[in-house]
Amino acid sequence: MVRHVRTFFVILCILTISACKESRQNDGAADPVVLGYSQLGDESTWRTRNSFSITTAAQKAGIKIMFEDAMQDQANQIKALRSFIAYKVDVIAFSPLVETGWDTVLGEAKAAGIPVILVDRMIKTSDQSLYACALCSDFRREGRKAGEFLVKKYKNVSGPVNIVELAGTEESTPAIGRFEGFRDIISAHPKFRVIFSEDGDFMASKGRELMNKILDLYKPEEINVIYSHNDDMTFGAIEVMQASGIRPGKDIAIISVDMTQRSVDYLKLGVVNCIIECNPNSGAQVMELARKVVAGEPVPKRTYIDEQTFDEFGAVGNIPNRGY
Ligand code: GYE
Repeated sequence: MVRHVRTFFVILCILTISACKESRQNDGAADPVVLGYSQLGDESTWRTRNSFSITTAAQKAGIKIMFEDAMQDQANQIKALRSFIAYKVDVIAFSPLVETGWDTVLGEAKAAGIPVILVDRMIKTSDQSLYACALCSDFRREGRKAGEFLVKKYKNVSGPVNIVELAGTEESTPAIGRFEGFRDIISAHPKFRVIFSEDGDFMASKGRELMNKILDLYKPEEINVIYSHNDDMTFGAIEVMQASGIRPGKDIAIISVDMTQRSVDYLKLGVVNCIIECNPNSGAQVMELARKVVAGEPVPKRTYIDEQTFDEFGAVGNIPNRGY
């Protein structure tokens, strides 16, 4: 049923865009740019905001968008990319769920002369000509910031400092970068020990599951720190901790990535100790890149989004409302 509704929606989208293109041609005005956008899913607060940013920015920029949600399934994303190619959109943008497995479909886009923009996550490929440009966060840097916070927080503690890690979707760029960047820093300090690290797919439900598992494996006093690759998993873990009488932020320190409003509120309350921003508001930049690649203008191969870190050592009172 859901599938039928989605198919209907895509067809409706195509018809609307075709009608629009024709009417534009008839009145002699320039065609609007048509962008095929494959979002990887709706797994987190970050992602919902990112989809909102993309779709509203398209509307504002006068770009016709065909927006498809792949529901965290790479096969769905590949199917969406193929439908965009069949439709002959002017440009494709997508957030790749994982890094590998894109060469064939991107080769098809290239053969059809459709430029591709990577948004949010990267791909691993030996052929860099398969995409025009990429706009994403510096995930390794985010991981390093998490490590730097711990170095600062535990500078007068001899250790061991036991860390449990709630990791993001396996093989995805943010999970890889946040994992590796963190270790870039803590590996220089043997007192830091990651005693648990598992994939929670960036979802609150899995954060809950993982935290229950962790508390089956360890006594709360054996855990010093939770390093969570995103806020939603953090929220799930916090709920489990609170239900078990553990005081998050006090009995166990928490580092979380994304910086949604709820995590800012938690930082202010001392429930979370450090938040690393990951900015989902990339819509306007995506539309600008889309216009440029369609016009054949030069674009940087890779653009990083600006981001900040806030922790218990700084002033947190004036953090502006995030809006999501
Ligand atoms: O941090 C997480 C989301 O790829 C940067 O994916 C994104 C991550 C984000 O599910 O909340």
